[in-house]
Amino acid sequence: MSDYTKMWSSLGLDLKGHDALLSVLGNAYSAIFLSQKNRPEGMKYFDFVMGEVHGLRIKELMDAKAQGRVVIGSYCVFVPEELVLAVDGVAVGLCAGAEFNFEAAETLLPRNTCSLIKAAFGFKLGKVCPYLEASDVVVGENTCDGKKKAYEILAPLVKDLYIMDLPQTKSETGKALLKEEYRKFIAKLEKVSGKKVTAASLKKAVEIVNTKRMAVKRLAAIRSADPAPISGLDALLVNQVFFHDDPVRFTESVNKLCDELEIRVKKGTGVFPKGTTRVVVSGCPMAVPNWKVPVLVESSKAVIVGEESCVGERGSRWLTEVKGNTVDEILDSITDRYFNIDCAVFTPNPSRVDYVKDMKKKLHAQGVIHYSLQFCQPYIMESGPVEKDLEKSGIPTLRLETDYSQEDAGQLRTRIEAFVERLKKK
Ligand code: BJ8
Repeated sequence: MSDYTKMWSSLGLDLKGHDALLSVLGNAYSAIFLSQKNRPEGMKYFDFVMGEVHGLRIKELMDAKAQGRVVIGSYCVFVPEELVLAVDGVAVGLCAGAEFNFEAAETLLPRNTCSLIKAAFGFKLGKVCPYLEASDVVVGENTCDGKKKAYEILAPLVKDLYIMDLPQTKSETGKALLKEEYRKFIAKLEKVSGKKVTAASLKKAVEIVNTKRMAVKRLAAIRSADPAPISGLDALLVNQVFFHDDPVRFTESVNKLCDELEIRVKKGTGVFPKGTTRVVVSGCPMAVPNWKVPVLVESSKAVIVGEESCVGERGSRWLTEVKGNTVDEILDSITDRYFNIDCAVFTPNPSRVDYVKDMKKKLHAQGVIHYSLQFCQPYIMESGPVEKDLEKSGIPTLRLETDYSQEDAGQLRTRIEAFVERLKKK
């Protein structure tokens, strides 16, 4: 990696803390990803992206800003990338997946806050996230109570925190609220960027994001093959890079990877032997570098073949079907698309468990691992009924609750291995 010290300093990063983070991240990446056998060649692009995740990509963001483009950071898949692209902005995901500086985070947040929120604060207070520091606007969305209240505490710490309200029910009033919030977000984007959203710019943005989602949908479908042509870890990595990379380049790279995987499927080549136990993971999103549970699963003689998660199919399975030609009509189509997202913050939320069943079937999985972050009320609350429903339908389910530390790794491994044994006997 080139020397980016000057750029990081100009962003106000704490260079010592940042070096420490990059070194831990780099070592973990080599140990987890580069040590995998028989990886697809196409993963080299994603290795490169990860190697440059705080380097070249940040330089691209800085270059974009120098050209007058705005960078918009967000923590949730309800914030439409299409709207950001329609003002020629750059959208970046800010969710953090590492236990960094939690002691400082806990001076502002209760201890019993989920790791995802604590990590966002740990990164901010430790000044180690160049994406956050490069963002002209940070969007906080009213989803779970934890995030909603945490944004009140985050507001004075960031340059421009914009709050987007979100519905909690899948009702007509809920949909109207979502559209109104998207309309207000457009006004905010127009103000900060000085550019107008037009029907043409919005249509083009929808096309870019649809094409990107189609590529990851293609990858998701290929994973139904046995032997699995790609590990769950690598597929998760692709879904994580989805939130940081340039959308057009990302799409090309995923499609190139898929071309290679389709050849693998034809030849019957896999990363694990044919007949390896297959599981779907469902639950809280796994942000970079949260690879803990997938590492444990894939070193326990099982392969993850799908993620029912916002870093996975929940975030990408719907496309926007544009019906109409005006900004308002296209915004209706965008609202329709986003209103499908079955996050556990909605009540009731029956489509989520239905889709987990679909995934289990189409991906030929033997069981489901329900993954919740400790103190995440929406997903932990939903995990009981989801497990009950799946088990009633004959789908073995393992419910895990964990955090970003490695303290419970041994205990988790024992439970995962026992679950894989159960699936083998089926
Ligand atoms: S649409 S899943 S990205 S809100 S883990 S912070 S829910 S207490 S992340 Fe999410 Fe949007 Fe929903 Fe998806 Fe709260 Fe739970 Fe923490 Fe969470």
